[in-house]
Amino acid sequence: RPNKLKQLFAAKQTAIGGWCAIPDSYAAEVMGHCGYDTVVVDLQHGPIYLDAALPMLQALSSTDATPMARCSANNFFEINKLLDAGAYGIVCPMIDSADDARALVSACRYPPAGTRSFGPTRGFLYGGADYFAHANDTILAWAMIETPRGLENLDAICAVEGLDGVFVGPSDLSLALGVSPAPEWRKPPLSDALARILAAAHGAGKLAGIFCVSVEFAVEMKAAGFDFVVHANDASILREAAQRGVKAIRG
Ligand code: 3PY
Ligand code: MG
Repeated sequence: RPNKLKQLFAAKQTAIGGWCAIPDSYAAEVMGHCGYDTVVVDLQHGPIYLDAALPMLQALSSTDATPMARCSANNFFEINKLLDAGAYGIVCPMIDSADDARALVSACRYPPAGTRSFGPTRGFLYGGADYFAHANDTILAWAMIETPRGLENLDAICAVEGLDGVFVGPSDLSLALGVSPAPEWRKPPLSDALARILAAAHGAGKLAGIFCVSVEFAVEMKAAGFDFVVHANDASILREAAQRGVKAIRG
């Protein structure tokens, strides 16, 4: 089955992402039915480990949202496991260099383009019997730019062949810039870094994505030209809605 995100990007449309931090298949299923173009299962931060990721990817594949995952690190075996489990994209945290980005791309591509090992257990079920023929063109590889070295090596990372896009982690990027991790996206130095990353990605013919922590942030990044904006994670959306409700009822 084709990756709907790639079709959106080809049509120059912005993909809107949901993000799962709650380690539960029902929570993922609910997120998948909210209208997001993709939902990312996050194994880096929060309580989701590989065993929880499988039923979450299964739940997402019963919805229209393209299932993707953020790996916990740039780890070949974990990336292979997530792809075999049916993820159609990998968001990899803390990419510092072109070598890091090349390792990520290699883990996501079957030979000769890369070194991914063959055994797409759920890949076949979600992707179809022709999974192998299309996997290298279907799977999206996103390198997160969020460290001082990543920022320093931005142009070299954007030039890596086979990398689909860069993805900004605004909280770690803020720390890299010496400011508070509650991202102040409208103010320098973060605003300048975001503009620089967007320009570098598009200049190299790559996609640009960003994790936003609010609707306002996501709307502004969409307007700025990011190809992929993540709204917020499920736990924070739940918390905000619940707090708003309690406050309104208390009066
Ligand atoms: C960051 O903001 O650093 C992230 O990784 C978002 O999840
Ligand atoms: Mg981060």
